[in-house]
Amino acid sequence: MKLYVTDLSPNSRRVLGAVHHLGLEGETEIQKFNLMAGEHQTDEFRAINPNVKVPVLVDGDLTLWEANPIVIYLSDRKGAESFCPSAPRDRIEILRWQSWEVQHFNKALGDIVWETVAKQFFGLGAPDAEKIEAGQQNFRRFAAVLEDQLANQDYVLGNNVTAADFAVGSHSALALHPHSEVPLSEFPKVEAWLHRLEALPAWAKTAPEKPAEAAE
Ligand SMILES: N[C@@H](CCC(=O)N[C@@H](CS)C(=O)NCC(=O)O)C(=O)O
Repeated sequence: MKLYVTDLSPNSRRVLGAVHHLGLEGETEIQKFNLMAGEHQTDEFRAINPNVKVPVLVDGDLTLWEANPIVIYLSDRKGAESFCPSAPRDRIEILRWQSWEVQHFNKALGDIVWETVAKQFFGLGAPDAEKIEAGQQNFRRFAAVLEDQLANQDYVLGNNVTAADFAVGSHSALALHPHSEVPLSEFPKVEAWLHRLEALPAWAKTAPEKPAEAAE
């Protein structure tokens, strides 16, 4: 298999985390693009993904873009029932939380950390205080839902890590960044879960170093 990814990308991180968690490193060739240098903007890559975005997985005659479906595909390929169960009532929970994080939780989180961490890192100008405030309000709304979900369990769907954690937690490094301004202290279960995720060996292997350095 060939996997196209980039550094500092929550979308790439969840897929790389799955590759490590599922023990697929030996059969996965990884190509990293420097997006800022435009390395992905080639006719060859546009033919692989017309959106010209990473991550993309190519496995034989299958070309798959979009991070969450890639994680499910890798898990199913490996038959990893505990990471991404196939029983309909369990599978639909994975899909529910993947959909929720894209639309709500990580949308809010991404809006905050784009302003507070990413723009500075990429040299794209000063943070916009109004956008940070709007993102924080949205974050509070959806983090409260996750806080309740984590009230009596370690991970999003119980006491085992699943693909839902890698999706909902995909922004963990950015959220925990000292300059993030994400109001995590108001949601102690969510904060503890993000640290739990960061401590998982497969997730730790994919941790970005540069945002932390950029904060110094
Ligand atoms: N919905 C896509 C989002 C992919 C995405 O936005 N990728 C970013 C990196 S995080 C990218 O490739 N950006 C390059 C560009 O837009 O030129 C997914 O889930 O994979």
